[in-house]
Amino acid sequence: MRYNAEDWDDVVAVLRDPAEVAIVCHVNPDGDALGSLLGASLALAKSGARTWPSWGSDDVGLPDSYAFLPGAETLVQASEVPRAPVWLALDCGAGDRLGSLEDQARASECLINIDHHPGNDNFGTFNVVVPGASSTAELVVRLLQDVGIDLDRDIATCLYTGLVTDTGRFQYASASPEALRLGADLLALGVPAPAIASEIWESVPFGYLKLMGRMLGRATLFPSERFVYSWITLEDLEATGVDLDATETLIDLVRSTRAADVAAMFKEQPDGTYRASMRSKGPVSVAAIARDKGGGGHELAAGFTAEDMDEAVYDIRTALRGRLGGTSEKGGRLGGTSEKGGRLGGTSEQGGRLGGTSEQGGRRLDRKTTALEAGASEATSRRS
Ligand SMILES: [Mn+2]
Repeated sequence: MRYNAEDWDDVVAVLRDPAEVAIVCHVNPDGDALGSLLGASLALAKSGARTWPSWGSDDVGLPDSYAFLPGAETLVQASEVPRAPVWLALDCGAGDRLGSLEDQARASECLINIDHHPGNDNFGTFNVVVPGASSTAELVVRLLQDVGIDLDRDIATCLYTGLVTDTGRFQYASASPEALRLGADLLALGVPAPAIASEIWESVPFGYLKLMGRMLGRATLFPSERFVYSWITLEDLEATGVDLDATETLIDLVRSTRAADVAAMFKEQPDGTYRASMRSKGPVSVAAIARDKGGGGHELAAGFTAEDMDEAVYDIRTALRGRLGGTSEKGGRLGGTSEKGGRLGGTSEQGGRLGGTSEQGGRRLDRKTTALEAGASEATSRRS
C-alpha cells in the first residue's frame, strides 16, 4: 500500500493481469488527464493487455499542444469503447466527468478510480483518491511500478507531461519533494523535457499573439479595489483566427499583475452575453461574487454569465468595496474611490486615460491594434 490508500493493493492486483481495459480520463482533458491516459494505456499494452484509451466526448483527439504525446494514434472514439470487464478512470473528480461514457463505466464489473481531486466522490469499485498527490500521473507511475511494468521513454514522456502541467511547471504548491523526485526519475528515462515544454507552452498560433495584444491593451485596473479586468469579443476571435476554446488561459495573463488581487476576463459569446472568469489571489472569495451574479465556482476561481459587461464590472467593484471596507485602514483608502466612482471611468488611472467608458477605450485601442496588425503582416509578407 502507498499513500494510505486502502484499495491500493487491490488495484495493483487487478492491473497485474488484465486482458482488456477501457482507460478513460475526464472530458475536456488537460495535460494530466491526457498524459495519465496514454501513459497508463501504453504501459498496460506493453504488459500484454488490450487497451482502449478514450474519453466521453463526441470528438476524441489530442489538442495541437498535446499532439506530440506518444500513443496518440491509439486513441479511440468514445463510441468504439467496448464493454470491457475492467475500466480505469483517470483524473476524474466525479463520475459525471466521464461524460458520455459514465453509464458504461459504472456498469462494468470493475471500475477503478485513480484521482487526486479533493472531494472525489469515490465512484469506483476500487478508489485510489489521493488529494496530496501532485497529479494523477504521479499515482499512475507508482501503481505501474508496483504492478512491475518497466517504464520506457514513451510512457515516461506521457506521465512527465501530466506531472509538469499539473504542478504548473513545478511552481505550484503541488510541486512537492516527491513530485520533483518523480520528475527526476522520469527525466532519467530520457524524457525530452525542453521539447515537451516548447510543445505545450510555446506553440500558440500566431493569431493568438494578436489576440493577447488586443486583450492586454484593454486591461483596466481599479487600484483601490485591487481589481483588474479585460475582455475579448467575437470580432477579436474572427480577426485573429483563434477559437473560443483556446482562450482559457487568457485570465492568467490578466491576473499576473502585482497591482491586483482579483482579476476578471470577459468573453463575448455567440448569443451576445459575456462569459466572465474570475480569479482571486486571496483572501477575497470570488465564489460569492459569482454566485450573486448567477454563476458559481471555487473560492479562488469562479465564473458567471453577464448580459451587460459594464454592469457586471460595476457589481464586482461594489462587492469588492464591501468586502474590503471592513478595516479602517483599508476603508479610508477605498472611501475616495467610491465617492469619485462613476460607472467605469474616473476612478482608475487607466479608466481616465481611456476616456471614461470602456466602450470608448476599446474602440480607440482597437484602431491602434489594427494598425499594429497591418504593420506586422506587412513585415511578415516581406520576410516570407
Ligand atoms: Mn490532475
